[in-house]
Amino acid sequence: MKMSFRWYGETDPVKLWQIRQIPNVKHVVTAVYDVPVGEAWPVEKLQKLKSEAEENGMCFDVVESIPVHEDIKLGRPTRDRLIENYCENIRRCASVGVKCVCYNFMPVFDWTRTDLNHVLPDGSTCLAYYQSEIDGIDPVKDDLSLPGWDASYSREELRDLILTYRQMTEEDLWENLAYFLHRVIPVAAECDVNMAIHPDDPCWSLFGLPRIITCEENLDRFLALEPDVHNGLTLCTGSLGSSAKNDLPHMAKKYAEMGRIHFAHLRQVALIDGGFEEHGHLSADGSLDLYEIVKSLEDGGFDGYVRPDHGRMIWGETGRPGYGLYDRALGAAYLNGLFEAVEKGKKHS
Ligand code: CS2
Ligand code: MN
Repeated sequence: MKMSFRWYGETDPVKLWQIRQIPNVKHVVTAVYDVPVGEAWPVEKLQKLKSEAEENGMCFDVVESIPVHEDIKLGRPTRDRLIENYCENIRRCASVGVKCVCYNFMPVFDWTRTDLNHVLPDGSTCLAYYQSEIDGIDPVKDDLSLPGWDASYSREELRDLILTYRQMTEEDLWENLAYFLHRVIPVAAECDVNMAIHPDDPCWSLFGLPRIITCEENLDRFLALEPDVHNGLTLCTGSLGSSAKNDLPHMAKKYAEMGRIHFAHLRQVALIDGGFEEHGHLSADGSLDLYEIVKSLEDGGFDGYVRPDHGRMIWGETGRPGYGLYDRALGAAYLNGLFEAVEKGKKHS
């Protein structure tokens, strides 16, 4: 297991010198954030990320994310040029030593929550999702914004985009994903970069938009689209775990055995009536058994990148929702302990 930590670049209130002090974190997960989606990333920007990580005693070998332009997901005629740029970004990332690229294929909205400051009994705050609040919103009619809303769209653009997606079936989205993978995976294989799709979060359809990276059956179908191992997964336990139907230890073992998990986002999610809350990483604090998940990964021979995922805000910290320093650092420390215990337990048995 290679422990990593997500960093949002210079504007991130969390600094690389702080990340370096978290035990066992040797890999920085970041991206170029100031180039519009669909355009090629200047190599100098990637080189800068690489040297910043190295100056702080870590390496930059995981990108999260290279975002996929909506025209690719929609299958619009402009997609060929955009896919070519995507491939060029993979080549450029590889040229500075990147080994793994995380991305997602969710229409319009990335992770979506209804509350970014849900107060827990211990006074910490976390991200939360309550379905009833989502059900009360029609993004076509309401002038509302939610976390995950892409602020770069005007209200009209967002409306048009949503209406276009509503014409699309899940099968159409599968077709566009297959088209994308068919062009991108050979380039990734040539550069030896592992592509790791991130599951949809939450893993069901929102606002009538199709979502497909949601469950075991669909992950099987996804992997079969391009059987090359460079076509792999980000096992995000919180995203897949938002549905009680997903058996995470089973999926972790199965896909690790297939060599298809390149990146694991290990965190907790607490399923509640009508939604979920993102409690601390500990198994006892939510619905997922992190020990069983780590054990399944190890049993399956997993040796990819791991990072803690969304954390709570604790000790008065303020910052980017889900991405503060303290609770994610506690998450990393806890995960280190689980991996050490499972690895040593195997040797002794
Ligand atoms: C999220 C996502 O769960 C997560 O890791 O914070 O933003 C994730 O980074 C993207 O969906 C990956 O493309
Ligand atoms: Mn994740």
